[in-house]
Amino acid sequence: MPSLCVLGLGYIGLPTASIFATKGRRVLGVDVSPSVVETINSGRIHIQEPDLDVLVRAAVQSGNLKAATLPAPADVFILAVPTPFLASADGARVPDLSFVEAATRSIAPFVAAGNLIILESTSPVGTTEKVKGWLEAELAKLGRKVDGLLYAHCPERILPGQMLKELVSNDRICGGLTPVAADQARDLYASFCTAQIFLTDARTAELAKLTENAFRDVNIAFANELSLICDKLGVDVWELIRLANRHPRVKILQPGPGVGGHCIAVDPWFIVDAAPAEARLLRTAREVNDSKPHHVVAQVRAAAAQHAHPVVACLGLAFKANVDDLRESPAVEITAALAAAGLPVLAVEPHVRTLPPSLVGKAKLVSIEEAMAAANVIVLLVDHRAFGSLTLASFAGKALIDTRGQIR
Ligand code: SAJ
Repeated sequence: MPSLCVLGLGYIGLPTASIFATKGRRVLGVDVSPSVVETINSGRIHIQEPDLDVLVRAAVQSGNLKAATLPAPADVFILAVPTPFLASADGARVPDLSFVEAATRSIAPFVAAGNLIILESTSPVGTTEKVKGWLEAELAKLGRKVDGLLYAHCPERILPGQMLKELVSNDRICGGLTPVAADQARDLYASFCTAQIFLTDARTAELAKLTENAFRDVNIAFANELSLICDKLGVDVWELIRLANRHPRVKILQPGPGVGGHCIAVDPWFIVDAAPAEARLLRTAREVNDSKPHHVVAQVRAAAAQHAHPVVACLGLAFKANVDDLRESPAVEITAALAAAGLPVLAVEPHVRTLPPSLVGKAKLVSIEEAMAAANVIVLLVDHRAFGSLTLASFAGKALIDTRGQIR
């Protein structure tokens, strides 16, 4: 069975490396962080995801998964490093491929003839071709000539919170720079993927992944725009959506405090960057979703202005329900903006023990009980299961801004 080297042991690389290892493949997981490497080699994990700890422990205990800070020779190299964006002058965003480039260049001393190089990171169209270019340039620098390297883009589609189930049961797309590369990638993923695997070229696979997340972003923007319209017209947006969704061909998503995470709020920009004149709807959707936190801040400040001594409690900091991930979270952005407006702010986030750097010294992390006792203005930012027992009666005498429609 071919051996693997997986670069990047984050939310995608770690589950992928682990599942291959539990299927009997020898896997070297590579991460630039020595503490991540040490944590994984001791059979523990550095991120929170249901059942991931069990999978990683099994992979490490089997002897098939090892982590290191440097790559080593393997038959297949999988790139699973972040692809964030950089802000540009006109408010649009440009992709930052520096992690993909660095990871690609780092494997140059180790690749051998016929190896398969798979880009899993969500990437702008043309990145798999760039990976080939970077690797060839690095090989030339090293004076190495390696024949028959194969390249494919095989984007992941797993949803944080149910990654392990979706890793196995989601259909996959394998896009090759050549048909042989796509074929080989399919054979590899078929070792654990029980769903269908579709073959295409790399550019289509790249755009398919971006399209899926842009589709969701546009649909959430529709719901968020509806929530602003409803606020203006005095209509309950949750009731409105519930009723409209009784139409057999209508399926509106849920409004919220904004769109967070490192996928949906990022990936549409890769399309906008590549085709700015054409991607008008996608750009507007991004702007609608990015502006939603400002609307929530204004609502909370208006409620706080009704109190002589306002104390604001923010329920939830994660980017979505039942995860511990605070990166790109609109809830964190809103909490920071309220504190910056001079309001005393209590933050409740049952999934973390410490505040993120942007809130340290600005808000106080407290339990739900403390928040409910001390605050007179409460904004529910994340519909965590942990808040499920709260009812409208729990907020008697307080102002409630429920951005998720969780309190009934
Ligand atoms: N959100 C809403 N309203 C909704 C649904 C979501 O406001 O009705 C918000 C969430 O609260 C969150 C954000 O959108 O802030 C994104 O959450 P999500 O659950 O929609 O998506 P992610 O970012 O956790 O995962 C997405 C998934 N993509 C799609 O569903 C098309 C997942 O399948 C991808 O693998 C993942 O991006 C990725 O890695 O690209």
